[in-house]
Amino acid sequence: MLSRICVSRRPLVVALSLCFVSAAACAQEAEVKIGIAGPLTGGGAAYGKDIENGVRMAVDEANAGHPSIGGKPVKFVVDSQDDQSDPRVSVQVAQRLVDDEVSVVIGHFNSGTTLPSSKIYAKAGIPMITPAATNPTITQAGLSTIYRVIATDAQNAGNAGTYAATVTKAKRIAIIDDRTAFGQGEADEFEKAVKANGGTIVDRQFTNDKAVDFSAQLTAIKSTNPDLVFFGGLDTQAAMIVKRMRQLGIRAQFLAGGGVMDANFIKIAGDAANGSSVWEYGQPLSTLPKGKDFEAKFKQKYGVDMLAYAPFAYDATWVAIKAMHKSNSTKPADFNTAMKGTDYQGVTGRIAFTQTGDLKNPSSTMYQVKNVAWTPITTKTAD
Ligand code: ABU
Repeated sequence: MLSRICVSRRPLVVALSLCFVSAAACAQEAEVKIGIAGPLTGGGAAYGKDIENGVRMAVDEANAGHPSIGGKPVKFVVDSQDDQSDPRVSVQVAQRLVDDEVSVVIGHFNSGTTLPSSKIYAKAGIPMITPAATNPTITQAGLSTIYRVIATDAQNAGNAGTYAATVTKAKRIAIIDDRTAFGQGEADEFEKAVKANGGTIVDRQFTNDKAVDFSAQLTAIKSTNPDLVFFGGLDTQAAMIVKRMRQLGIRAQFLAGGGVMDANFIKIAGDAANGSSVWEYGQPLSTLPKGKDFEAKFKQKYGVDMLAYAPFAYDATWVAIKAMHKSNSTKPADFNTAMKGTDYQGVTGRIAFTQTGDLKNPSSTMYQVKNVAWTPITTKTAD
């Protein structure tokens, strides 16, 4: 009987497991911890699970190749933490991941949790790659270990604002947002772009991200006779809002930014979903070389369809693993330097970073609901 010793990044022996296979397969494997942070309970749990599934898929594929880094066999292990979409919980979770000596963190999901947590990872020198948090300020704090593999709301909601003012020719535009760092931030970007293109905002209302009744805000909006309503927030509330709009007789177009184009929106809004438009992050997966294959592999592995952010989380994980290979090191200080030179063709497209850690050429796509199904309309890629 042989024993296998698993060694953490800072070489503390943490586990001794029995091995019943060949001596070669029982060579010392250093454990490399990949941290995940996002909501695994509460209203955002489906997004958090989607991200976790994307990371696990990349980790399982990487381990299947029996990887060696710096000449030593390694095994990637996942350390997944539930931040409950709560900024206060998220900083505790971030500190736990630092204490657990993870090499990298894939997360968080919410902009409101990513903003405070990113400072904790940066202080510890640990790279953090968000596959989902899109508030532009996340990468504007001068933190050299913070990355994002998805377009920001300056681009996405900005595109929505330009579209509203120039393509729809809406004359009277109303806005409602959920007052989170994400929803309020994208509503701000939308408003800026509408005004820059000569459009008129006739009303701006807000709710919160736990609300289920939007009658007061929508009644106020109705009195301003809008021809377009933009919502800054996520899919479930977006669906409830468009449904309530139609119940109240508001015939205005419904437009939203990211985090809305999924099956959940259609399930909740039903027929009221028809005609809704949304600007989402990235290019339609079906048009990307590795997109269809990823969706099929995901369904086969987990028995459910991916929601929205799994491919971004999958790509983020591979970006970190490839940087470790390139630098021959799993030490954050070493492979963080390699991450800056990333040029990787992922499931979601090409990933290369700007100096601040954002994508060099992010894309966003407008989708519209036709016959109760999302249809891609147009994609814009930043130069
Ligand atoms: N970007 C969509 C939702 C996540 C967030 O930024 O809060």
